Amino acid sequence: MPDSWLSRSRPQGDRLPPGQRLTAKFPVLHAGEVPDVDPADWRFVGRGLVEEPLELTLDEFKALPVRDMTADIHCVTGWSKFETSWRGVTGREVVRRCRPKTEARYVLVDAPDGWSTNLPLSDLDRDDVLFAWEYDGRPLEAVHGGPLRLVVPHLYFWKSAKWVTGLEFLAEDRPGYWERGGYHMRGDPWKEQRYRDGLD
Ligand SMILES: Nc1nc2c(c(=O)[nH]1)N[C@H]1C(S)=C(S)[C@@H](COP(=O)(O)O)O[C@H]1N2
Ligand SMILES: [Mo]
Repeated sequence: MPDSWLSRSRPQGDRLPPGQRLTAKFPVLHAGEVPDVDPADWRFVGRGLVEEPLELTLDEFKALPVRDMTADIHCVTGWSKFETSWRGVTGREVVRRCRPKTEARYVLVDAPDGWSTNLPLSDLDRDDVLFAWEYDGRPLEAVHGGPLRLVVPHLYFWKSAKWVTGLEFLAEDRPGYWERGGYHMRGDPWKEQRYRDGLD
């Protein structure tokens, strides 16, 4: 019996992290306004603890090896959505192009208006993490993060930065936008890492 049959024959509850409920919709959630990104001006910048700063245009970014991914996503506000499909470049490929120094252990993902989110580098440097420009076979809509967003399906969806403009490589973890507001530094939905303790 093929593996896929076995996994699909499981009750859906096994795919739903604790405290989550399934939705068929695709809610839109973000702080502030949808930024007006001109694809011609858009740049991806790799900076911080890297051998050399990296700057890519959107065309250069899309010329990296392309990969499709289907994954379940889990928002900290309680909704989960199964089998979302994306096209883009893997986190592993982008990290490799950025050439982080050996001291780099964490990343801040940059977005417009000073928004950012932090991740351990090991959560980004994976083949099942995507910098995506297509959702469900169509160009990614601006409300969902177009022209380019991060998709980190194994962590709560707030780590999946929309309108990504780059990565800052760090030796020490530093909180991003929602993390400064009390959200967890890692955000594993299976461990219900929603909020963190000991805020100053
Ligand atoms: N740049 C940026 N990215 C962001 C956010 C944001 O406020 N700004 N919100 C995050 C949160 S809290 C969630 S749940 C998801 C929502 O993505 P969606 O609107 O495509 O569902 O985007 C994440 N990425
Ligand atoms: Mo969220």
